[in-house]
Amino acid sequence: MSELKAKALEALKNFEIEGSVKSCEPYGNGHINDTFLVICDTQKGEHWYILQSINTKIFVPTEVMSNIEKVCDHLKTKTDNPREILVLVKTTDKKAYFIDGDNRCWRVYEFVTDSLCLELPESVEDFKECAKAFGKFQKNLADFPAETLYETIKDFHNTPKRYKDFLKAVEEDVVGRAADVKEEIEFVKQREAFYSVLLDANKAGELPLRVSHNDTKSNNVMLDKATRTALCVIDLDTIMPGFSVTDFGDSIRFGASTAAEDEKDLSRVSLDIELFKAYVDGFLENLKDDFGSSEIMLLPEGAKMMTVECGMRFLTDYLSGDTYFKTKYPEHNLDRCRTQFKLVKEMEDNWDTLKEIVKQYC
Ligand code: ADP
Ligand code: GN1
Ligand code: MG
Repeated sequence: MSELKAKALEALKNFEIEGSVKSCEPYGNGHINDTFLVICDTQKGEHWYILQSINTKIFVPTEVMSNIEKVCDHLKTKTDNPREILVLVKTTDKKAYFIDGDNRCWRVYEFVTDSLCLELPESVEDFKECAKAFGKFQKNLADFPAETLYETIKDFHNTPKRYKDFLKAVEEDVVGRAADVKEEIEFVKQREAFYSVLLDANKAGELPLRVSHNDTKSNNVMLDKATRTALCVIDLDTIMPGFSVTDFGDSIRFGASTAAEDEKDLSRVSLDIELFKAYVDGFLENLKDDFGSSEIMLLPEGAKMMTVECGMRFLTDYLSGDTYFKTKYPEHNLDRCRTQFKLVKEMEDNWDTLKEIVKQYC
């Protein structure tokens, strides 16, 4: 048994779970937290849970959990269906998380029953469902008091700040990788003028701050297994005040690509315009009355910003010796960076088309 699994099983004893633990195995493809699927035997049959150890190198657990509890309580007032919200399982002393002897922070969620989580959407309809889920999520949080949220990662989608961090990593070149990625470094530098466009639009009053999710990949939405309709948005660690267009954009960079985020064969990586169109439609279904035309017109900028920023983050991590994102092999972050830059290039080549698509909603 791995050391972490042994710790997971120990931690589990502190939560009010039903039945006896039948299995506890690593689960999902998240790059940040350690996730386990826990299956318990109860008198009524199997009961499934998600057990997670929060990455404390990145997050302050008390802040993350405070945000999640508040947001889940708020979302509970918007629906009667328990499958539409994340449900935290309390510890035996009625807390939302447990800190173990190694200072690891654990939490348990009810597994959303009879659900699917897609690494990549398998159809236009799937992707549109993800869009509706994130759109509705944002709509449901429109009346949430944003000032009560912690900023769980400072400057998370502050792209000019990410660019500064990138330049520092290039200069320090701690693992001697910079010479081999000159082309990628140049790609980031050439786009410097773009990085502030969303912050500038915010200052100009064209893009309001909203409560946003900030990590809107398709594997952060649960769909109903039978109907494939959206049920629930998960992975709430980065809920903070932010921009709607970056929530939109992060979904596009991940889900409107024709290949996985770490595809090595770049000829398979392309921006699927049909998927882009479907996502705009689904996302704005619940939001178009709340959005002004300037916000809608900035959706393509949101897509390009999230894609170039994410590529820059992967490259920064590659140059820094892979200390942030989980990697499976030495060039993993570089492969991820290259898919993002390919998508950025395609967005630039199709810019007028992307703008035309969103213009129809103004
Ligand atoms: P990370 O921050 O590491 O991405 P997530 O919270 O997204 O962690 O969880 C990783 C994966 O675990 C998800 O992509 C999903 O497949 C699964 N998962 C997480 N929470 C639930 C849940 N409540 N019900 C069902 N599956 C879940
Ligand atoms: C991380 O946790 P996960 O795998 O859903 C990252 C996102 C990146 C994403 C790239 C807290 O998301 O910002 O866009 O990887 N999360 C954090 O796939 O940094
Ligand atoms: Mg996730």
